[in-house]
Amino acid sequence: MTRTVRTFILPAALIISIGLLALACGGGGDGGNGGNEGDSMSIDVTMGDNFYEPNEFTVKSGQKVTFNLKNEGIAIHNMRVAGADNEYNTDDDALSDPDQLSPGDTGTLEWTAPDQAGEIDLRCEFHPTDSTGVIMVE
Ligand SMILES: [Cu+2]
Repeated sequence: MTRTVRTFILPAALIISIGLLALACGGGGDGGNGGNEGDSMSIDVTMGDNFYEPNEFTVKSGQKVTFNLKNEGIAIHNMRVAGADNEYNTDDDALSDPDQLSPGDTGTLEWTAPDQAGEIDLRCEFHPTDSTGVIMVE
């Protein structure tokens, strides 16, 4: 009697623990594009001659944002976000890394939205009147 119970329980326990392992491994991998985990998000932006696509963004106040930049144009581009004061070339600006993207280059710009709602401008320093965009902070 005890022997038959044992032979039944052991395989059952094995199956359950394998199931738990599969569950534990399942959740990984944040799938890149437009990911939004907790209070951080990433946004893919294509740089062209001379524009950003897209060039309007909506983020939550206090949100960490990573712009993933790709220069698909034939000119050099970069990105500068004006920051909470919405003035360029001040201490709260955020600049792309690297600060010059040659054709085909990729880069990032990491920025944290201010706590107040509002609109914040961004632009390319090489094409400041053409390559522009705006971030709506909600
Ligand atoms: Cu540019």
